[in-house]
Amino acid sequence: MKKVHIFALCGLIFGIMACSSEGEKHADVTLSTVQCGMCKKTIESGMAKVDGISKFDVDLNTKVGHVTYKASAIELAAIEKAVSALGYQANNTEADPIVYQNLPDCCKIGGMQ
Ligand SMILES: [Cu+2]
Repeated sequence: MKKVHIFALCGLIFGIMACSSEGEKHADVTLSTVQCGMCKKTIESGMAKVDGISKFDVDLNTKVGHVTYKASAIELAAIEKAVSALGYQANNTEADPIVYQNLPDCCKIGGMQ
């Protein structure tokens, strides 16, 4: 009950934008190398283990990751690094080549050795 009350109060006084800037932030991460549902699963389950990230949804059609994270706990650059460590490119951060090598064949694209 108290939590609901604080949220309502925050919304009334500061507005939703001010609230979210203090807590959770949303960003879109371009995932240009995702191929299939397995990629989606790999990234979503991998990112779920990263501190500060509360949600990471991969949209396979647009190849965009919708991430919700705590700005006080993690930066976007660190999120990109975490995606890279799973073997996928995130924005301009290239995939870790060794991890990429070990991805299932269906998750690989041409152009990377
Ligand atoms: Cu895949």
